Amino acid sequence: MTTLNYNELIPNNIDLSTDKSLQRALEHWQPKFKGWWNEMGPEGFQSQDVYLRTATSVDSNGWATYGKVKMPDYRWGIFLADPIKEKKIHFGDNIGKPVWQEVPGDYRSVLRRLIVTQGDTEPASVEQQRLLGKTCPSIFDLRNLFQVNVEEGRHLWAMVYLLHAYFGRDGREEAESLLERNSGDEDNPRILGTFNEPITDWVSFFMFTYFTDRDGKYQLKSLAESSFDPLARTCQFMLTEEAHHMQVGESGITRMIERTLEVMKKNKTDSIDTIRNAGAVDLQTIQKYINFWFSSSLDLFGSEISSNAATAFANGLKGRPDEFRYEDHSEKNSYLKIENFVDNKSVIQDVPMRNAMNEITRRAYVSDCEIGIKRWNRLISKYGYEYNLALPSTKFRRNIGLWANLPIGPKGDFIKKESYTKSLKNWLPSDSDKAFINSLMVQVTELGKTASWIAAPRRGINNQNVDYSYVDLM
Ligand code: BYC
Repeated sequence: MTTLNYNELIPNNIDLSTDKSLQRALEHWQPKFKGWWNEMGPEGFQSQDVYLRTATSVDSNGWATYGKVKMPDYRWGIFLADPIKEKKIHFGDNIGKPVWQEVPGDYRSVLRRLIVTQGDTEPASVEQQRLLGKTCPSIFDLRNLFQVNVEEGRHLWAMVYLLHAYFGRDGREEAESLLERNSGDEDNPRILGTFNEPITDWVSFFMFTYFTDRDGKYQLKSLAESSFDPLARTCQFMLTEEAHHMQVGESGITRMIERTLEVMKKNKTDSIDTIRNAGAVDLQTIQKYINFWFSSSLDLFGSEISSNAATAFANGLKGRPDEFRYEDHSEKNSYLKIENFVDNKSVIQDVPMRNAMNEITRRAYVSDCEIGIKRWNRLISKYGYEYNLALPSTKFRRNIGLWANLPIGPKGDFIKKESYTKSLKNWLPSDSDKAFINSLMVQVTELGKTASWIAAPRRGINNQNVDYSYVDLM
């Protein structure tokens, strides 16, 4: 196992002190990161003690060490999963050759682009969520928000390490730019669409951590297969932390639905007005938020048919999530049936498997998203109601790929452009839905108390009680 050096300025398990120029470069970037964190990170609460987990080693004993810390003092470090001896490339055109410990010249710019795109999402999400502390539904949720935020910060460190260590001057410049682009900035936005969407309420936060962090899971799984071993090992460890972020999303949505169902049961009604008047969120509005964040997150997989994806797979830069599950790791002569839209008609095409890699990853993601939907529907029927939440069609409201900018409804049916535009406000949160959701967003910080619209958590964190002081406000 690689040992972790926790005493250095930048905690790491990469023997940073033996590479003085890399150490200097990263120590030079560190104050810039802290400056960004103070300016663009969570607003308020920077001087409060927060009950956070910090990685102190990459094994199961040490990766989640809990304690109170002020966020600016969080030990953001560089941790890679342990190396595997004599590891070989296991997919694409170079199967059986040793994995790369350095960046091959031919793939330099593509790899850099992948790492920059991955890196860009991490600070973007912190920026998107920076005001949520002002409206936290409980201290428990406030702490979870900050846990997610500091770990996204650490994931930024993970990509910045790769840029500094393996991409020379270009990499250093890219690392600076990661702190300069800003979510939603008109002149210098974040790279991928979803990361420029505002997250100003907690319903969106839970949807984002359920749907968009799950894209993170699948992209990291693909990069964890990479033949560029430092990238693969970095992403493997990031996945450990990512699981918690999705769990925050899933349990947040579950608690919100539970609260709605309690109100419905108590009032013996499914009337939207009654539910809203009781300070809960009706299931129809929850469905609209699902429609918004799921469709936005689908775009993050790129186009269904993509030569970029084919090249990345052939060259061994990016594999499929859980590549070991597939029989053919070359996929040179295989095809996948994909629905396409050609000459105003929907047709099924045989697409070379390598060009369909984005779609394969997206399909795995969609199945994973379904799990929560099924669970929520079981909960609804347990309370005796028939309403079914559903994922909208993967063709609905797309901005990237074969179905981009087509008037297709949530059920996947083509609709006249005019009625599509009109109906969007019924399928997505309308201004009045957003105003209602915002009216529920009041800060609750009394220990053990929870806002009206969401059920209290069932369990605390790391065996602490639910009413534990997860953020010390005094
Ligand atoms: N918005 O061939 P195409 C996470 C661009 S989330 C804007 O269709 P390709 C996290 C694309 O860049 C995971 N542009 O797709 C979650 C390309 O531009 P260039 C983030 C888009 O290249 C929550 C062009 O369209 N990680 O970690 O195969 C909180 C044609 O591309 C979008 C990664 O994404 C879009 N939605 O795949 C915190 C992994 N989609 O190069 C964190 C790294 C596509 O022609 N990135 N484009 O100028 C990648 O693997 C790939 O870049 C993509 C696109 C999967 C994003």
